Amino acid sequence: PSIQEIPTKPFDGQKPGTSGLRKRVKVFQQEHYTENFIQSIFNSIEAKGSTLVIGGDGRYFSPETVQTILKIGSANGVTKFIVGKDSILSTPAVSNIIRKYKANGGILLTASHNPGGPDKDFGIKYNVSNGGPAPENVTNKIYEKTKTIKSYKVIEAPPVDLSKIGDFSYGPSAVSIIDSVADYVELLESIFDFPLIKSFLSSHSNDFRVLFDGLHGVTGPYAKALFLDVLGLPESSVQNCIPLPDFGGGHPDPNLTYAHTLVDAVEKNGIEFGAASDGDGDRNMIYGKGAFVTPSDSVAIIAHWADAIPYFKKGGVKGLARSMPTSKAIDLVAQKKGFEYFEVPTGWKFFGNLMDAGRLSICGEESFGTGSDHIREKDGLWAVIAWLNILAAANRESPNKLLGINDLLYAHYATYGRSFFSRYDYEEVPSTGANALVAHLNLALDSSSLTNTEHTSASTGTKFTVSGLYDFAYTDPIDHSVSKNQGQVITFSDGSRVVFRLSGTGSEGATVRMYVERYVAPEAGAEELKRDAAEGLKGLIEVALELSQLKKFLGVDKPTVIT
Ligand code: VG1
Ligand code: CO
Repeated sequence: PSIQEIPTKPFDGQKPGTSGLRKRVKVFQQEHYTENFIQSIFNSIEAKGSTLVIGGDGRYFSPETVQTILKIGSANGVTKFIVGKDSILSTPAVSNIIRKYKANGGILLTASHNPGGPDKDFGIKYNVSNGGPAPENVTNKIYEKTKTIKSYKVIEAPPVDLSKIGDFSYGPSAVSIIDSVADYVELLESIFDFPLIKSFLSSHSNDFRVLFDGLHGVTGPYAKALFLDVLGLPESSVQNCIPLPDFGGGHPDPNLTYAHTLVDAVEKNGIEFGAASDGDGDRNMIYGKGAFVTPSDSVAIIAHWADAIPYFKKGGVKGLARSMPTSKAIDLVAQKKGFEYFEVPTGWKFFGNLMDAGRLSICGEESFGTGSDHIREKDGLWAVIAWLNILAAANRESPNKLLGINDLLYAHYATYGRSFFSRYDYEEVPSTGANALVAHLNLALDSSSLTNTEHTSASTGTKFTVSGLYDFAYTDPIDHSVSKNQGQVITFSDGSRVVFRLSGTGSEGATVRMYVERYVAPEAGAEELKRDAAEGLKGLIEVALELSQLKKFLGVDKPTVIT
């Protein structure tokens, strides 16, 4: 078929954020908007002769966008497209497929945990040949191309039927529509000890019940395959596992606020092990009756127990890492076990180079992201199965007492101490206020005006002395690229820490995140270590809000979400 060149003009603001370009669906639906961004991707990579994976969380506007990518990609010389059936592939599944079939890259259609539907969010993200999100040099290049684009190319061909698995030809290109789930299940089966998990769960079908909530995101079919088919659990162990274009009107974010369907069911039925994932399947929350695992603790505990997982038992643990705002719990595991460890900026793309260099095996972010070097994205179901594998292994050593989530948590705190951690999100606040807050902190940073000042919490009477204030910058140890302005950090003399950051995934206004962390050593004793996190952090949070004058700048009294 003939290739047509369609004239267009640049749109402002097509700058990929922490995880791709995310905007309201209505923005993507403007004439030429989506086409411009996709052509800009092809203008930034070697499209001719390439193999490209396409998938996503199935949200509203995905099927149309797959057809757009096929048209433009084919006109730009892509040889082969590998597409998930019905445009569905979770983010970890795409990462795996790129690696497994040695594709040159992939395009993911998702806005992750943001709500979907005609009035909600859509997103487009480009991943490179290692299966991970494009690094900043690539996303910057895409952005530059969006600013000068004059035309895009399309072929004229009838749309591909995305519901039929098989190999088809499409203009000059080939299209493979693949099963969304099979490769991913095979991958996890090569990593975990499923026979051990299965025998543990089947011998505790009454006192260790599992409930997974897909929040109507992409993980539903994956979870059914794993929990029902592979592990043989009853139907009642999964809920909300049909992917819907608008996630059933919900907010597919696995935290205590948005995953209330899971929290309610766990509490009502006294479920010992509950878990949820986000819209695109890369996040996870571990939550059982009376037991909540913060993501910062989760990755530390997985690292501590790595030997229980066949993949790490065999390949060893090469190193650990976390994003900067994530608590330092995982650092303590690395120190004790003698592993190398790293602190990178927020966003999974910063872990990829370390993994490719063979220096990183297990890593995580406080934002419910946990994963390993089995792929180059964070992986929600991987983390859930990792926890089940670890619990099954721990219980093998404890035949007389059934160990649950809290037993593992408390044992971990008793060995390493506990990093109390919380994040306050102020979503969709005016950008002017958010920028003023950043400027205020920069001023304090430049003038050292806060350093050595003492602050007393009004309600708890605890005193905190500021020991330092800095703007986090990162030099990649492998390619030496530098990323600046990655968050402002205030440190205190007792080792506590507060971080302020602007979100890079929002679609409207600005979102400010405040992260607080306070470490308590094992010597403090069980009672102190088991305290409620909100209580353990109360004084520090008060001081952080006072120091930053956040409420004044943002003009709001309370955060929209606390995790
Ligand atoms: C947020 C999280 C970050 C995560 C990113 C993408 O970014 O804080 O840790 O990597 O979302 O996650 P930001 O810039 O809004 O703080 V996902 O599941 O949306 O791919
Ligand atoms: Co996500």
